[in-house]
Amino acid sequence: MSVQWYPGHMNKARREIEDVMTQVDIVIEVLDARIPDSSQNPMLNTLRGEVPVLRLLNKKDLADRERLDLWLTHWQGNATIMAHPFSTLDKADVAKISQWVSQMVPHRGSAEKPIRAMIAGIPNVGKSSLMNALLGKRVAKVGNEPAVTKSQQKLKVTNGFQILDTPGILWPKIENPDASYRLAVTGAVRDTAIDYEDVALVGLKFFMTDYTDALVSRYKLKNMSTDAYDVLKVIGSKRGALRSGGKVDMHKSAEVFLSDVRTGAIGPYVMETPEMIAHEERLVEEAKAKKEAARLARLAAAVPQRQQASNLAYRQAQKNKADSDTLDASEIENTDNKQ
Ligand SMILES: Nc1nc2c(ncn2[C@@H]2O[C@H](COP(=O)(O)OP(=O)(O)OP(=O)(O)O)[C@@H](O)[C@H]2O)c(=O)[nH]1
Ligand SMILES: [Mg+2]
Repeated sequence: MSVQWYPGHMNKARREIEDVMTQVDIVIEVLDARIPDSSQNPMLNTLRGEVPVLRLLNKKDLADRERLDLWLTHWQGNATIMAHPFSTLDKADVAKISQWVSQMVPHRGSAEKPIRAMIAGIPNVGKSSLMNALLGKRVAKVGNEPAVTKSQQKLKVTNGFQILDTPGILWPKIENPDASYRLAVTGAVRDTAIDYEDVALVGLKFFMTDYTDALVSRYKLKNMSTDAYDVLKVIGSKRGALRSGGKVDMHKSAEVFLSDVRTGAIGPYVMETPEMIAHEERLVEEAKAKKEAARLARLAAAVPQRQQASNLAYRQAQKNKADSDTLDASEIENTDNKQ
C-alpha cells in the first residue's frame, strides 16, 4: 500500500517548469527538513539537468538538528548541490540567500544579467512563504495545506536577482511506499487523498520507536502499549476525540495526532536517515526485480504454450492439405475412371 497524489494541475505545472528551465540559472529547491530525502522530487532533479540547486531544508524549527546534520554530511562534495537548514521565519536565514545564490552562480548578478532563480519543491513546504520573506511583503498566497499555489509568479528581489515561484508538485508514481506515507504524515498530500487513520498509525509507529520520550511526555502516556492502534485510542480518549456514547472516534483521534505532528507539538523530529533510505531503496529495487522476474517467468511459460498451439495449428493445416490432396487425387482417379 502506498499514497499517491498527482492531480492534473501538477502535470501542467511540471510542463511549465520544463518550459522555463532553459532560462533559469539556479533552482532553489525547498525541502521539508523533517523528510530531507522524501521531499526531493525526482522529476525535478531530471528536469534540472546540470542547473545548480540550492537545497533549503525548510521548517528547521520543527526538525531534530542532529539527524538533519547527517543529511548535510551525506550531500557534501557535490559541486552542483548546496544545502542549508532553513526557516522562512528566520530573518538571518532569508538574508543569506542572495549570498548563497551568488556563490553558486558567480557569472551573473548584475542589472543586465540578473540571477534567475526558480523556487520549486513539493506541496506545502514553504515556497511561497520564502518568496514573501525575500520580498519582505505578502506577494504570494500562503496556506497550511498543499496546492495553494496554482500558477507561476515571477518577481524581482533586487536588480541582480529575480525569482519565480512555482506550484508544488509531486510525481506520478512514488515508488517507495514508506516515503509516500511520510509525505502524507508531514502534510504534502491533500487530506482527501489519504486515509487519515492509516497515515496517523504510520506516524505514530515512527514516534513510538524513534521519539518515545517526546511522545510519552506529550500525551502523558503510562505503560504505553506496543500496539499503535491502542496508543492512538488512548491519545484520542485523552484529547476528547469521542463519539456520542463516549466511545473513542478513531478518525478524530487520527486528526488530532496528525495535527500535533505537523505543527511540531510533540517536539522536533526528522523521519529519515541516509542509512534508512539506502535500506528502503534496496527493498524497492528487490521488489521491482522480483516483479520483473515473475513477469519474465509468465512470458516464458506462455511461449511454449503459444509454440505448442502454433505447432498444432501447423500440423493440422498440413494434415488438412494432405487430406485435400488425397481427395483431389481420388477425384482425378474417379474422373479418369469415368472417361
Ligand atoms: N514551522 C514553519 N512553518 C513554515 C515555515 N515556512 C513556511 N511555513 C508554513 O508552511 C505552510 C505552507 O507554506 P506555503 O508557503 O504556502 O507553502 P508552498 O510550498 O508554497 O505550498 P504550495 O503552494 O501548496 O505548494 C504555511 O502554513 C506556512 O506558514 C517555517 O520555516 N517553519
Ligand atoms: Mg505556494
